[in-house]
Amino acid sequence: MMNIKMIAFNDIVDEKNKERPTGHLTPIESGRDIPFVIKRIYYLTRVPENTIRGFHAHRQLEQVLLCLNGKVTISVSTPYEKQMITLNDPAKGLYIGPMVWREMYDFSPGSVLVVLASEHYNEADYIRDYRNYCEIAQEYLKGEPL
Ligand code: T46
Repeated sequence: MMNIKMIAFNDIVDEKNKERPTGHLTPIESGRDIPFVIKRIYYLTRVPENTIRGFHAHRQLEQVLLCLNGKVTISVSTPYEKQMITLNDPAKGLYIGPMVWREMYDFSPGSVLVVLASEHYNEADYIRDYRNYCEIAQEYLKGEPL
């Protein structure tokens, strides 16, 4: 689907001592592992059961979503396509570029969803009305292969 992709980060496991595992270390470098310079980080925690968040798209913002604990499902869509992606691996991130409608649901208890963003917070970049989104997205997608 356009403007989304999974990113696999370097999942470093020190295997020197097999009897005594020491866990995973996952480095993330702005502009290298992430395809933009990170200007903002925020996270969603303590989300009650059956909550659905999101219901918007961004005009310009690029983001990478990572679930550091537990799991959460992200629905990403355009007027023509829809995909559901479950994040449950702290070494994988979901890149979402401009003009993709997103909803986040099925947060497991204790889940931690971290978002790395390309810009500071700007409410003017949000499209929160779905009909308005479809009109703008159809124009944006003209000429894009579907
Ligand atoms: C997104 C998904 C994945 C701020 O003041 N600063 C911020 O950096 C953010 C992200 C939000 N806010 C305020 C704006 C609202 O009054 O926090 C309140 C909740 O934001 P919102 O309803 O947009 O939250 P979500 O979880 O629906 O969406 C968020 C991000 O806003 C959005 O960019 O892509 O997470």
